Amino acid sequence: MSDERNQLDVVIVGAGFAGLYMLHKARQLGLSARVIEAGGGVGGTWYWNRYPGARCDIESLEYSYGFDEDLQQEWEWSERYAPQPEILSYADHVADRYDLRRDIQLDTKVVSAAYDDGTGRWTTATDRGDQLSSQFLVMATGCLSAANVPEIAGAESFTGASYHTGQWPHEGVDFAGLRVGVIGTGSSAIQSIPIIAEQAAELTVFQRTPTYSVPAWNRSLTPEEVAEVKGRYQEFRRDNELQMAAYGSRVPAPERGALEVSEEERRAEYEARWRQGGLAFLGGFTDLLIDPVANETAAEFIRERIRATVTDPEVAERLIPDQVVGCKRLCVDTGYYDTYNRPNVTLVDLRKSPIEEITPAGIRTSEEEHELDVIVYATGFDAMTGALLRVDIRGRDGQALKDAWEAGPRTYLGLGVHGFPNLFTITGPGSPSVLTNMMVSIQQHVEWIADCMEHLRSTGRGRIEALPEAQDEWVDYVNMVGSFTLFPTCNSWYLGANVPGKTRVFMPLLGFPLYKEKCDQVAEAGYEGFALTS
Ligand code: NA7
Repeated sequence: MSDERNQLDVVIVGAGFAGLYMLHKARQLGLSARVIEAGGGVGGTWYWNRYPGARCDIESLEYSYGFDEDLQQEWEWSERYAPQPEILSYADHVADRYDLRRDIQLDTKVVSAAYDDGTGRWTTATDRGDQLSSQFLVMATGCLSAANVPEIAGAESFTGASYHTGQWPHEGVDFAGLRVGVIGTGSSAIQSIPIIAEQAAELTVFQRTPTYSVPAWNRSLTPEEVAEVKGRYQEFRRDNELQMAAYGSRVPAPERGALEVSEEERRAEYEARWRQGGLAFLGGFTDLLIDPVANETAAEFIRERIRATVTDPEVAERLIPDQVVGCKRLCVDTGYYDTYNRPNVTLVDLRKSPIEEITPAGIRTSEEEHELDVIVYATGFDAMTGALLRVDIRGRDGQALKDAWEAGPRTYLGLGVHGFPNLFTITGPGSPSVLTNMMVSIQQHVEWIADCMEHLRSTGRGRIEALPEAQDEWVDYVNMVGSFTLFPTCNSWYLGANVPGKTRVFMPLLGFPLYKEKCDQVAEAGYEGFALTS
């Protein structure tokens, strides 16, 4: 590529839903932009997570862009919860529909990005030797994209095949006749375990923390319900934006606390939500994520379901979670607990017998060696900061983002970082991101960033940087909101507690509507809390 082509207004890292829309918006502003993407196609998390059963836990009519009426009218979702291939097709459709591909460079990893205070520009370097110069750098790298592969002694000695759910082979994996071990029982495991169990000769699940899961009751969408939403799509989107988590407007919002009603009413509410299926289960009462006693009533309801489903009482007890429900992201499943009734499935409790090593033949716990042909690491991600910090990002005076965030991520609004002018993080730590429908949060961020770029242009300013005091206040606010909830009470990826050595900080912000209002106010007040200079 010629040097001139590498002089851009905007470099965008990542071609998932955030990067695709950012490119589209940048072009609408008349800015030159290029997306750099490590994968061989667009779609981000939906490009990588091809494990069996991969599916979104937000309903498909909500997990989609709302910025173009024609797009939302023409696209047809087939199921209540869209499977990964369908979401990937949607991402491909968007890339084609808006002619985005000509500005997307695939199979290319960004290795570093450095800001030059003299020129006010970023230089982004890739593993293919590109050097891109841009006024703005937008990290659209996703919250759950940096795979967390645990370091287990002897892992390389294993003679069978190993796969991480987030780096699944495109050709798929044929488990027929094989002895398979799955490490982990988070969402990825819960979705894949029932399917792997049907295909494999034997499946052994290595569970460190039992998980709460509610049924998806996934099914085909009926023409009537699609028509109902499409008949008022903009209003439907607006209704969802008014929800705490930016989804679920069709399910009644809670009005009372779980302890303010009789046991019968409480149970009736849980029953109804269980029948309804999905993440709305935790929306039954106002206090479920705030009051441990209220939370315990919901937790106990799920535990009863596990005991009623799993026929071997000893296995059922091993599957019973004891942490606060919702503290780790609630899972949504199809036949997960039933899978443990199959004769070819074994559950290993790692809290009782931890993994000691991986051997050439399988996994050895403190109690026994499990011989395996395949190991599936369903061990999650270095969430929220992982993808950002795997790039060597240097701000003013060569300061590394990794150093600035040594004690946990510090941002203003989850959008900007002091010391890193003209850097934007889409759904960055300190914004609602993973506690919401990501599509809504992505769209809100992209539009805010695009408006901000436009404002800078129209007012003749070239640089924007979060002020340190605004950032400090914001970090305190995010922590304060987190501290009113039950989220800090368990070792979740929201806190970075799943990655050994990672600083424990609650990274997302609870509550989309208030957050959006704050972002709008900041913009209306001339980007209050940011320094705008020439
Ligand atoms: P998660 O939810 O982080 O789950 C990872 C699982 O792997 C979880 O059960 C972990 O147990 C387990 N794990 C991680 N490291 C180890 C080691 N070293 N040994 C044993 N077990 C381990 O990731 P997912 O991919 O399932 O889902 C991530 C999100 O993607 C999900 O919430 C949706 O939003 C989409 P732990 O609980 O840490 O004890």
